[in-house]
Amino acid sequence: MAEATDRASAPLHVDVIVVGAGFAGLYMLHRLRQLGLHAICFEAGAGVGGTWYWNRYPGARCDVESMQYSYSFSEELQQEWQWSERYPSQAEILRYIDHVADRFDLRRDIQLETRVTAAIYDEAGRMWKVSTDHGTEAHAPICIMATGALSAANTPKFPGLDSFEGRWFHTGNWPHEPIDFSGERVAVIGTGSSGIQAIPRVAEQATHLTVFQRTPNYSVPAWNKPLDPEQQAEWKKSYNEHRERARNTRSGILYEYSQRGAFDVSPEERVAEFERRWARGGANFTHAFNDIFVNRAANDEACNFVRDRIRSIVRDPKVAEMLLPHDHAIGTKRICVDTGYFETFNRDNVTLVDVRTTPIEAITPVGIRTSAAEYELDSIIFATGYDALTGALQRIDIRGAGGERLRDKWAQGPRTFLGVMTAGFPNLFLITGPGSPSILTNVIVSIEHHVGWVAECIAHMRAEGFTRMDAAPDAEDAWAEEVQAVASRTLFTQSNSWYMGANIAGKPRVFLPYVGGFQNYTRICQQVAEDGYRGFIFAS
Ligand code: N01
Repeated sequence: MAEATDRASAPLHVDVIVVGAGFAGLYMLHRLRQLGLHAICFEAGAGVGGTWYWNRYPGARCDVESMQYSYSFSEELQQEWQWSERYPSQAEILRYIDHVADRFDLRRDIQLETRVTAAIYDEAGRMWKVSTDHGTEAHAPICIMATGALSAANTPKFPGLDSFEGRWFHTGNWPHEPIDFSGERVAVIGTGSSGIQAIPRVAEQATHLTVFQRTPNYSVPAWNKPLDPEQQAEWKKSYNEHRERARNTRSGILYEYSQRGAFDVSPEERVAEFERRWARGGANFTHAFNDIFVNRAANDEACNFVRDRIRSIVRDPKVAEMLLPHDHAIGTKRICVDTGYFETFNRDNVTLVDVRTTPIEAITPVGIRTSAAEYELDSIIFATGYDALTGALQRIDIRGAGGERLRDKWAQGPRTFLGVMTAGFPNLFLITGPGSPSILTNVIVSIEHHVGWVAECIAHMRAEGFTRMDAAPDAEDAWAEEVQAVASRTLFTQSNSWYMGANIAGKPRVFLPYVGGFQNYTRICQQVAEDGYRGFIFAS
């Protein structure tokens, strides 16, 4: 599209602006085209893929199984694509997304290496005016933020980072050229999903690896393996039925959801069930009993099992003790899925440092100084996570009706109706926004739902001749209450997790996603639409 590439010229006028070309933005673009709309998509990266474009750290892999972590909207696509492993690697997912972008001819409407810096609603013109770091301006009546829930990387502000003479990396913004740690003294800060995946791989290369751990984490083995082509073919015979069954679960993932509580069975049966799930691998472990997320005693049983496993894997009892999670219920911080994580601490070239007892004081020109020692390093890897759900949106200067800033509106925590709109920001849609189940689910299942719902909503506006749609403040208030109310009935709110905004200094402590279940959420959304988009205000 000639206009789109003509940067810094007159504003581009389109029907819809999409921000972000990850799984959400790509599918949104596809659906908008099907509506006959002219959309442009701005993407900060030099390629499509979002999370999977940026997260190229060693060991990066999805912990939802390949056969489920993919789009379902095209029968041809889901039949033709062949996955090679039980869990897809970052490289394989990126190949898949590139394939999707080509197959559906999406690239011609995507402007890469273009970061959206502002989106300002012009009330009089009923227009979103979007600016980018290239000086491009685009105007459209509708703007859709497909900016990702875990895309705003968090690099803690340790004093002295600028003075460090070695190399440093964030897992969420990894270089494209191969990084070789051979012969190096390397640090990893952070032991969440990213750290737990990277640590075993980096340990295989580095002369010495020092892991700086603030909170020990629960992790279950992945037991990744090549995918049997026959099994894959078998699954594909009834792909749509599998997809439909997944959509009717609380996480959009086909786990074995138990119908029994942890204390409905004998202690021996309970342990046997945990053992069976441990041997199978993956996050299926936390669904061993149906009360693990709501009953502390049931949860403790699962925690004790994992702690025993850690003790049996890690040979040095002192190191094993340091690795035992005690401060949170299993699953209330995102459960990790690993390949050889705890075993890595049996290697002679790996040291574990507990930064809760000996905090990092500074990064010096030669390494990291804690309150107890200085560690000389060649490279530092920050596996320190994200300003989740709100970060990517708040880094853009978004202003709604009357010039209200989203940052101000959300200063006490985000408020949305159904996670798809926030009152006072007309015609601004959010994909996987706060208040949606998104990151508690197979995110592609959520993305397909949110995108589909928004596309239908836009079709409704056009059919009815509406030019303006906004969330009603009372509907938004009720949803915000509901999001907190369902969370308070679980153990989630008791943990210092990124779900609670607890990982970012100064971020308000509210539970960010909707934990009431994907299947319940989609029913609510459907009901809202069937009731004539109850809770939304339209104008023409
Ligand atoms: O980030 P995290 P992540 N000093 O926030 C520590 C998805 N994901 O990138 O727990 C010292 O989980 C922090 O410590 P604490 C998945 O949804 C999926 O690993 O806050 N340490 C923690 O240990 C996941 O949940 C996959 O005390 C500091 C770590 O850094 C989400 O992305 C793979 C610190 C951050 O862990 C985020 O995962 C990867 C400080 N100042 C990611 N600040 C798969 O599908 C933070 N930490 C497999």
